[in-house]
Formats: sequence, structure tokens, C-alpha cells
Amino acid sequence: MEYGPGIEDSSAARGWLAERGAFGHFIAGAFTAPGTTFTTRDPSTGEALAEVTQGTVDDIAAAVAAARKAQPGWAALGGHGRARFLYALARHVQKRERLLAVLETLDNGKPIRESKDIDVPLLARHFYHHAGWAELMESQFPGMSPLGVVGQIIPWNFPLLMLAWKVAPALAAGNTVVLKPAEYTALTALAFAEICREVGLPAGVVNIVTGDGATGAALVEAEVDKIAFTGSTEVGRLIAEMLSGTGRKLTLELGGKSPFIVMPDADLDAAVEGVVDSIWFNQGQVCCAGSRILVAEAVAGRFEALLKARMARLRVGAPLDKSTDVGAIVDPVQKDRILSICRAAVDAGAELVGGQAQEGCFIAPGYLRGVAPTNPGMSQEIFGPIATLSTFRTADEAIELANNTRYGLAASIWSESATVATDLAARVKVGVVWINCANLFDAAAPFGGYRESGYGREGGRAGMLDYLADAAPEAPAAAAPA
Ligand code: TXE
Repeated sequence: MEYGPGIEDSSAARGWLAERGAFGHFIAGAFTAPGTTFTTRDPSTGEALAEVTQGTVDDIAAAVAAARKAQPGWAALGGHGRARFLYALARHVQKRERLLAVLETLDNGKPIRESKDIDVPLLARHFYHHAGWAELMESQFPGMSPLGVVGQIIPWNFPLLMLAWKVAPALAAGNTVVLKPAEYTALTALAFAEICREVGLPAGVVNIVTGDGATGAALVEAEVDKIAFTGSTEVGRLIAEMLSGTGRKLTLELGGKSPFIVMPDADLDAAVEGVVDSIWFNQGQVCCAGSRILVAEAVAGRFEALLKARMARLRVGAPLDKSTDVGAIVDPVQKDRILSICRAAVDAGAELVGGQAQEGCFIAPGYLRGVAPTNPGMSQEIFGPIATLSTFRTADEAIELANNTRYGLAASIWSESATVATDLAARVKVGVVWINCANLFDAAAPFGGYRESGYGREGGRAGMLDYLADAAPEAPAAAAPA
């Protein structure tokens, strides 16, 4: 998408919001009347954007019943029949890309460049990719069947993208879904619900119930066949406890504290650019952010000088400004959380470079140096634009530091030697490794973690398998709709 300097025109998205004002849930192919609502705000200004309904146990039950009713028919369409709808969703998402990107930025605070160039294109890409898997269902997964109704709970850091990661494979496999978006960022999921209607997706195949953690908990307790959750490790643990002994399937994508390893032979300019993509992308609110920078002592001085200079050139500001690099933190609660971990890190002896709190929901990019392994800045997921910077002497020490965490989501490794990089890649205990790049996502590449970063995979063949059961063969394919 093209963009030049200036402020993105948000009038169409604002008009779209003004026309609707208050949102109900999307159940059985239609919007319910708004119930008890809460206000969703633009975190960069505090401006109220819309009223969103707090979902109740009854709302969840209605959505699950609608999904249950729709599921046999959806499965009976067969892979090709479902693929046609997934392609249609992908195409309509592209048609509405401007509305979706601006809404995402308004609701979440992320820079418009990211919504336009990353979030929305990847959203479409996931639906295209999974249309392909739907086409291949019968040949690639013979004897497997959908799970049934899936409850999906997603966070606020990539509202549309997390929706795509959950909804696209579930539908491709023949499941129907009840999705609960995060309370801070429900608007683009509701816009997606309208797209489902536009493409004529059969009623009840996708249901969206908005609300907070209580609504999420009601979904976990409902009669669903699987819960797919992305969010905090604490809530993930709670959900695992709630589901234990129920025999229901669960996949969890939780927090991270991913190492970003710079070897002595790395291209330092490229590695510094990698840090920008890794911890300063999306204000650092990224589960797989390279939040622990580990740099070889031999090049640490040069690397830090380059890093500091690059950091100083990042622009913190209005998310709709096309030249903004670092936008707003999603909510004042999250901003306070980030600042309190940074304070604890400094109290424990670290030095904070940059990272100043600014008025409103803004925090300048920064990093913590002189961080002992026991420092809270090193062990806790900050989930903000603040990395830690520490050094190592040998590759063994780098690996020891990298693996010294309760998480195991991702790692980014920087070296000009393929042998060195692949050797390290094999030794980091994480689900995703990037070499000489960071935070690159592809619908074909399975994503997921180990240890307290969760279990299950999203994307590619492994992601499809997490939405399928070994069971009786699928019902025979019925004619696809026009
Ligand atoms: O997450 P929650 P929060 C981490 C990150 C962040 C911290 C807190 O460190 O600072 O978590 O964020 C729903 N049963 N991540 O409090 O609460 C909730 O409504 C069922 C990392 O926002 O986990 C939302 O839809 N659902 C993460 C979703 O869970 C419940 C992304 C995530 O919210 C629930 C987000 C309950 N009891 C935060 N309580 C990542 N892995 O990317 C809440 N929810």
C-alpha cells in the first residue's frame, strides 16, 4: 500500500463508527441489540470510539448454540465448499483494507504504517492460505474430522491478525467458532463480522461475543469442543485448570521473553534494524518480541552506539501519522504495568536508557542495561518498548543466557555464518527461530512455544492438525453454495 507524509484520513472509519454507535454481538449471522455496554477508546487521545456490549453467560450460550446448529452443514460442504468462503473472506478483507487498518489503529494505538502494511495484509494472507488447506482437506487429512465448536479467546496486540490465526484454520477444518475479542480492541472483529455477512457465510459459522475476562471465562465453561487462547500466561494457566478433566482440547499461546542474540560476526547495522522490528514494533506489545538482547562482548560497544543512535531517530507519536514509528500503548493499565516493571528493574540495579513515560499512553523506546539474571526486568515479560541489553563471551554462554527463562516462544539469531547460526538455532529451546531477521510471520509456518509460552501450533499443517480429530471420516461433500 502506498503512503506519504501526513495524517491518515480517518473520516470513513469515524463515519462507520458514528453510524453504528453501539454494538451488540454477532450471533447466528446477525447483530444482537446492544446490552450493557462499555466504552472502547482511542488510547492515543482517550477519545471514546464506540460502545461495546459486555457478553453474559446467556450470550455465550446463544452463540455456542448457533455454532452447534451450523456445524454439521458447514462440515458437509466439504473442503472445496468451505474454501470458496475462505477465499471470499480474504478478498473482502482486501476490499475493506483501509477501513480495517484505520479502525485497528484507532482502537489499538498501533502506527498506521503497521496496520496497513503488516496486520491487514497478513489477515488476508491467512484466509487465502487456509482456503488452500480447505481445498486439500480430503487428500491431506483422510480419516480426520473437525472437532465441532471451538471457543477462541484473543488478545489486543494484533486484534485482526489473532482473529485470522484462530478463525481461518478452524473454519478450513470444518469447525464453527465463537470468538471473544479482547475488551480493549473489539471493533475490527465486529467489522469482520460484517464481512462475514457480506460474503454470505452461513449463519452461525462465525459468532463473535464481546466482553471482558468474565465473558472469556463463560466461554471456557460453555459446551465447546476446544478452547484456543492467546493471552497472558496467568490466564492461560487458569483456563488449563478450568478445563482439566473435561476432555476438551486446549491450545495456548502465551507470553514470552525471547532472546535476540548478536554474534561477533553479525552485520551490526542489520542487527540494529532487527531490534527495531523486534522490540520497538507494535510498541513492544508482541509475545515473540526479542526483549532480551544478548550481544557478544567483542562487539557490544559498537552495537550499543549504533542502537542508541537508531533509537534516537524513532518517532513516537500519533498513530495515524504516517511517519510514526512508535504509537500508543493499548491502555493506561498496560502503560502502568510496563512502567512498574521498569521501576522494579531500576530499583534492582539496572540502568534505563530512554524509555521515558510521556503524557497519555506513550512510552519512548528504551532498553535496560546492567541487568542481572535475577533482575525483574530480565525475568518478567515487560510487553512494552523496553528491551534488556546484556553481553556474553562465548556461544555456550549465549545459549545458557538465552535458555535461562520460564518461557520458550521465539529467538532471533544474528551471524554471518550459516554454521554458527544454525548451531545456535538447534540449541535454543523455543518454538520459532529467526536467523538474521525478526518477527517475520507467515501463514505456512507453524507458530507456538514451549514451557510457559504454551502449547499447540498455529499456521501451516501443524496448525490445521490442532483443529482436527482422528475420528470417523467427514460427512460426504455437499454442493457448494453459489
Ligand atoms: O491479558 P489477558 P491482559 C501478556 C502481557 C500483558 C499481560 C496482561 O505480558 O502485559 O499479558 O495483559 C481474556 N478466562 N499478554 O491482562 O487478561 C481477555 O478478555 C478467559 C501476552 O490484557 O490474558 C482477553 O480477551 N478469558 C499476550 C484475553 O483473555 C480471559 C497478549 C487476553 O487477556 C480471562 C496479551 C479468563 N479468566 C497479553 N481473563 C500474548 N501472548 O501475545 C481475561 N481473559
